[in-house]
Amino acid sequence: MHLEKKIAGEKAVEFIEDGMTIGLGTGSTVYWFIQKLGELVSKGLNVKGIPTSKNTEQLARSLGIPIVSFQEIDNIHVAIDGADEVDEKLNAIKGGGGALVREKIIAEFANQFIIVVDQSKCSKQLGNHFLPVEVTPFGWQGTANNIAAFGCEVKLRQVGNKTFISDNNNYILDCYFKKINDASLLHQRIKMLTGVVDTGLFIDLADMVIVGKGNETEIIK
Ligand code: ABF
Repeated sequence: MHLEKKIAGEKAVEFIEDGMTIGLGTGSTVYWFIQKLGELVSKGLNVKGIPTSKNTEQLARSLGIPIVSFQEIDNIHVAIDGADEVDEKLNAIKGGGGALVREKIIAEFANQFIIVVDQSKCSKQLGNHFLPVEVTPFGWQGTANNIAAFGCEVKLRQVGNKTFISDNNNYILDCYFKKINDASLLHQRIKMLTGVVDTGLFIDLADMVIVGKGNETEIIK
């Protein structure tokens, strides 16, 4: 799996051109893309990165990748990010790293959104992985009960014995569904609930998925 993450992440640099503004995702697969991008920057590639999380910003800066904020850019040419699960329609569950809101903002804004995964993330129907949902801390218990009514077990994400706080100062609820029959409808229903910031369901957003398989990659469009 480690090698498959590395080859999938590194493959994504083939879609990068000089002068691009790039959405930089979060997680251990996109880590390899960012490492490879840093090497190219050190050899003169002229790109700018807009990070999806503080962790990614720290990694990118350490590699000398110029960082920009939303206020400084007109568009994002391509966004590269990982996922927790992806189906054959390129819909995904994301947010295992707790960065789903900024990841979705960047994915929606980008001209092209590419997901990089190892083959363990691929499934016929989303729902094997829990669904992260970012919620406001105020009233989170009520929001959790409303989401549970859709047929899932809801857990407030902890780090050790402390509640996880997102980069947007919100909480993350991890929602365990046995299976998700209609991911688009479920996203809409959850998103409508007061207190919900966004869900980790990325529906009709990805243009391409690069899957690491053995020592090769498969591209799904
Ligand atoms: C991030 O990458 C998250 O949305 C997703 O949970 C994570 C996948 O992590 P990894 O690539 O480390 O498996 O974008």
